[in-house]
Amino acid sequence: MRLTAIAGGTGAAKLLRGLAAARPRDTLTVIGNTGDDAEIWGLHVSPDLDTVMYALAGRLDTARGWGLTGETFRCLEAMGDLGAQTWFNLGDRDLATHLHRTRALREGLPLSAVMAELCGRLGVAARVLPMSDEPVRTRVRTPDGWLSFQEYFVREKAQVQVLDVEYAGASQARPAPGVLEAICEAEVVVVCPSNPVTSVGPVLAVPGIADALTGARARVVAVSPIVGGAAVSGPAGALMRARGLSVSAVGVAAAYAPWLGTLVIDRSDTGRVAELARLGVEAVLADIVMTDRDREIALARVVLGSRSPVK
Ligand code: FO1
Repeated sequence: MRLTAIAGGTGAAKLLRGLAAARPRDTLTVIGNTGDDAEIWGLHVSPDLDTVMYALAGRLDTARGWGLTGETFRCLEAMGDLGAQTWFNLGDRDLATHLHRTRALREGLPLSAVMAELCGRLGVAARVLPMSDEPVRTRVRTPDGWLSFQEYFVREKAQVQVLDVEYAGASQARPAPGVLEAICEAEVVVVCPSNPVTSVGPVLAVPGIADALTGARARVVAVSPIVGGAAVSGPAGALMRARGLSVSAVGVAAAYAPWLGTLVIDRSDTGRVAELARLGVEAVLADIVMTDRDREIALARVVLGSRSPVK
């Protein structure tokens, strides 16, 4: 079966691991968010693409949710001694990814080709596609002005008030090669439990992608990153509020209307089923907090079962 997933960072990595384990013979294409991308020490860092790639390579530091397992930070220490910024922690082996990517981009390779090469080197069978080869950057407006996503999320630890969010460059961006086909040709399109505003939002902001999802509506299933009234992890609640979305499974469905057909929600949210139905969204109940590998696979099976072409 051809599977396509739309993914952000941490929450997506767990479900992707589950999908890869549940259906090892399926072809998996991941459309990854690049709105978090940043230039750190002059290097191009693509946090969500790398988190997906490392997770599928079995090398993600699962305690942190980003970077490589068994990582050291000697260069970070040495850069600190030189007075460089060190609030964004780049590990020593992770640096190789950024050095290789930055050099390839400088030689004119598009980001999609760079990711294909990196995934090949790491033995990742899945295709990890950036949503676009053109730059799109999520920016967060706070009472003290605009911040890049990483300044907001890492430097300020998401502790500042969010007044608005924008996806700079989105209107000029085009879907990366293979992105639209991956949505149109997949038997199932999975929207991972990522932040609806800063992980899935930038992907939807690339012209053409939301339309492709609308055309694929019957095959699209999303997993809610919200249980009850709060995010399973990260600042999704604050960002949804800044966008006028209720911090609930219903708010997620509103963020994904009109292309969302099925939303997998936590068993504890059974009270939302009727409200979702009124939005035209079929709710599927499951344990959506993935606390271990078995639960990652179990949730992946629910997701695939909810939209399997064989009804
Ligand atoms: N997240 C942090 O909270 N602190 C960090 O120092 C940090 C470094 C980092 C380095 C490489 C990378 O790929 C991701 C990194 N992240 C870090 C996560 C990053 O902020 C992502 O954008 C989040 O995972 C949200 O998607």
